[in-house]
Amino acid sequence: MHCSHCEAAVVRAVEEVPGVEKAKASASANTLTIKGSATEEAIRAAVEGIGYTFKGRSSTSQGKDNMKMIFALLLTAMSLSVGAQTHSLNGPVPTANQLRWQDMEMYAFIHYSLNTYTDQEWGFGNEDPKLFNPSNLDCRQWARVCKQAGMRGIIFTAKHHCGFCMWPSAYTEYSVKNSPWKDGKGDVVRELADACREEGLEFAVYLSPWDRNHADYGKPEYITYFRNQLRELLTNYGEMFEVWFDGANGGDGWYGGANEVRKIDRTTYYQWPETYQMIRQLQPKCLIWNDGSDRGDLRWVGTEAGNVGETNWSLLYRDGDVPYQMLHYGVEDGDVWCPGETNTSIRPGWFYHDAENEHVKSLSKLMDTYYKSVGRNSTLLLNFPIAPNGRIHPNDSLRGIAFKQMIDEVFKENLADKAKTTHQGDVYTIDFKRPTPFNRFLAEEDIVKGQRVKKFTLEAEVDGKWLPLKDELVEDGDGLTTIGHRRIICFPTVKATKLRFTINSYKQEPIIKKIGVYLAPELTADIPHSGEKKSSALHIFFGSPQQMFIDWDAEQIISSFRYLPPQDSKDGIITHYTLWGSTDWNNWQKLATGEFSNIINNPIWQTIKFPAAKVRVLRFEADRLSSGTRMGYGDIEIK
Ligand code: FUL
Repeated sequence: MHCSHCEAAVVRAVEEVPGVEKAKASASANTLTIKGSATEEAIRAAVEGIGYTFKGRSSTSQGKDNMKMIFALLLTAMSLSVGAQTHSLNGPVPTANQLRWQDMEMYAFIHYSLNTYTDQEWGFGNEDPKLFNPSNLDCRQWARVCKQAGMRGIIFTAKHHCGFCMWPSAYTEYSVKNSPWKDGKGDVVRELADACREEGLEFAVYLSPWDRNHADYGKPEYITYFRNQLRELLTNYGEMFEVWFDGANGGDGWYGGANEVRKIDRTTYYQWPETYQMIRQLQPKCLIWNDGSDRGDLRWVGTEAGNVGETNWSLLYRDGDVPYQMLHYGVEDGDVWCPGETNTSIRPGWFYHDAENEHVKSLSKLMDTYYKSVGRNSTLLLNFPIAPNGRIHPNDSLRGIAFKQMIDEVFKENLADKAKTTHQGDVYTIDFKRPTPFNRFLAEEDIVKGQRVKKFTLEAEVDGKWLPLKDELVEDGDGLTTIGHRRIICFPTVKATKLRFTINSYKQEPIIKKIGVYLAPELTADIPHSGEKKSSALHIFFGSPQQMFIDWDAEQIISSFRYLPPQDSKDGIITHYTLWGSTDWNNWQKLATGEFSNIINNPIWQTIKFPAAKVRVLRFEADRLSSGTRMGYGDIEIK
């Protein structure tokens, strides 16, 4: 059997690998002969990138420049076209690198730079390197926390837009080498790369193309500088799984003292194709993330809020602009595999700010992010900022670890394992035999063969009747579209005897790798470190800086009011209070007044008890504050 089309496709792909001068495929001998020099990984990536299977290199190199490699590719390709039981290839499929990356599922971003010491998100480029002097910098703590939070790797801001280098680059003075930290002998990239390896995490870097410090930014010379820096990072710190090139360019900057606006043409200025070639040569296993003009291996999902579209194709068009719709939902008939990476921060900012310590995302927000990223055929890149002392703040680490524990808890028991699953055509029926409560459904396609499913339905059999289920995290429609690497559907708990999963529409015969059914616990404030506030269900607003109102729609009988003072600052702690209640906003009844003893030194929950009262609205007044002018609170509970 001979497949000349397959041979030609493989030869074309392999000849694009840098260093390969010529390739020749032979279906009958099942071999590929390559002239030139290229690594086995690069060849593998190219071959797998167009959907053929790599079997392994079995014959030895014939001289340095002539390698013979044996792949399963020709056999595989031929059997696909003849076997009625086999699945044929369907459009673009992931490369080996993209598959490995997708399996990482969650990895961390770490944002740390001079911004950490100036309370900024974007440094201007003239901040003094002497500001960089952490008292207790500990990359092992970062790696430990990230690992415990379920992250499989770390992407570090080696250089953010301000241009300050977290490694002692030979090409600039604007780096840690001119900081007081370790007398200028330190290298944060090195320490973190080592710590990651010790913890078994993968490592990667963020290198900002926009550089507000560099005098040449905007001129051709800067591209040489940028590539020199990239080469330093790619050659001195071991294997990297990804490089991240942010597309931001706000225009103005210090630029070596010019202090002016410099905008560039994103489509041409950085000359990405040459840079990509260098990356592929230096680090064949490294994926390129780029929201600039040239197609990298991964795509941004169009938002930093932590969600990708419920319909999420891992495909894009090879050329042309990528508007928000394509970033967020992918492209069904795309001609290149370019999966989405969902990036967001565990707190509002990317860099650390004291003022955000009480605003670390709650456990339910993080779970929502998980379902809307990993649960939607994406990976999750979750940012942990570093505090000025050089460590991840305990609020972030506790929440990150609780997040991982909650994921484990939700997915600890696949109820489908104990049930009987039958599969007829495109309908899967999972029979639990008895009424069984569940609220999560999971499906995975074998994406090695591409992404195929377009639409499906889910139904639960309750008391002999089939009820349709929908994704409760989606506002419009039922949300039951694409699957890909993993799709998780959340719905309110049903107690059903059977679950029916029907694939209604697909690009090509679906290959479902896994089905899961789970019962996730409800998230409440009682889960330690969940960040869930009891007060989040209350309607709270302020009449003045020292007067809080809590308003209900209907009358309540209450007899206790609990106050948790702010946990991260003494400002705003209420030491003396008065509590009023009303049913009509006009007549106010004093419910209690008094002092919270020792609250400044021991800022724990304070309980005010009073005779049961009927109220529609409460007025909580701060008669005296420890310091500051505005009343603060960590949480409020009323019973
Ligand atoms: C953005 C940057 O401008 C932010 O500062 C941050 O690094 C984020 C991950 O990407 O576009």
